Amino acid sequence: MHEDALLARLAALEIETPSWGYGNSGTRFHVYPWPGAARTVHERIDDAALVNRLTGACPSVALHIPWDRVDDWEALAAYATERGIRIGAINPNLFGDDAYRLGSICNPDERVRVQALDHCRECVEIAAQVGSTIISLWLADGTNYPGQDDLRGRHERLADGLEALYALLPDAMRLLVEYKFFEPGFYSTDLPDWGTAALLCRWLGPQAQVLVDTGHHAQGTNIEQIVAVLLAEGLLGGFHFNNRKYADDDLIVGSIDPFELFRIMREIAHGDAADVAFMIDQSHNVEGKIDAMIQSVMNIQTAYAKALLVDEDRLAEAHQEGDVLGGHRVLLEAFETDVRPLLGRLRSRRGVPEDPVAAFREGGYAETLARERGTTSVESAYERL
Ligand code: RM4
Ligand code: MN
Ligand code: MN
Repeated sequence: MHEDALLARLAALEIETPSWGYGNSGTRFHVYPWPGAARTVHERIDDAALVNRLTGACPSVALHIPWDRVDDWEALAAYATERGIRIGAINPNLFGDDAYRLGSICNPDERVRVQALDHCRECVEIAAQVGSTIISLWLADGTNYPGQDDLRGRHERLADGLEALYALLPDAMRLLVEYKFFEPGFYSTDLPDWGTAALLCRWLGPQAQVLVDTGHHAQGTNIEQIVAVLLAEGLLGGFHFNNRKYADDDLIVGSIDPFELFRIMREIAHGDAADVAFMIDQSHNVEGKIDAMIQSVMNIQTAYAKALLVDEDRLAEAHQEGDVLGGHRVLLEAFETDVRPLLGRLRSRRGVPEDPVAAFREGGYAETLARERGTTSVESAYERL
């Protein structure tokens, strides 16, 4: 690919960052407060805007309701606009309420299902008010023990609940359905895998698509194949990027397995991903928030740049000739290319620093934020996540 075309494809890659990645978060063992971590939704938007200023690649921020709830949504959208970003996906929260012990839209108790749907309705209204076109739904619904509930009954309630939610969507809004194979349920999860999500999305209609969170699979799952198939079927709606070693670890994207990230980005580069919402879903337990987020953005860009360098003609030839190693080497050649100079040129054309993480770390931002915001004690449920 010619350099200009390459730079244009790279420039078109927009990555949404999550508001919940900017506040204090931790494990169930402890949350270590980080000096200067964002305390309010306005500060979380400020931090997302800073990431966008330093990278030029993150023009939107995802919100989680009720963690980011405000009284005046139009004012919040204006606040984001003034800082050069917009509000992206609205994430309903169907796990942070005592009522959801046995699930939300799959709960055997109809009153709880109604509560869950009311919350989804509120989220659709919020999305409309802030100008967002995406509802990003992850369900914590599931069971812990065989016999706890009827699996088919739960599936029927799931389908009914999603159908009711789908009916609430205005024309231009999409429902992204996120699956996860375990946790918090340890025996069954009502939306455990991409197949179940795809089945339901196809049944719901064209405004429903699957969201792939890279941390939501069993060890060894071939995620890039899932991406390839969903793209081929027009069912890939969005991504939650993060990385993991063992479970849903939400670590910096590409920090553990950059080759897997490259393989995923290669499928994206190769397919029609124009409508895919690229989002980060990451939380930071022992590290700073903002530079970790920027590192993730850079790692995604690096993997994508390498993916765009794959010599597709030579690869197709190798496939035709049955040249197994030849095809593999075409991928390796792209993966091993040093794309830092290319990305440096992309960033200088955009007027952002060539190394945005270094710019953050050397720019005194962390110190200023720590001075302005101090170190907050960690009390809210949100900050315990
Ligand atoms: C879940 C899932 C959701 C995220 C919550 C906080 O594991 O990844 O996308 O919003 O965590
Ligand atoms: Mn996620
Ligand atoms: Mn997750």
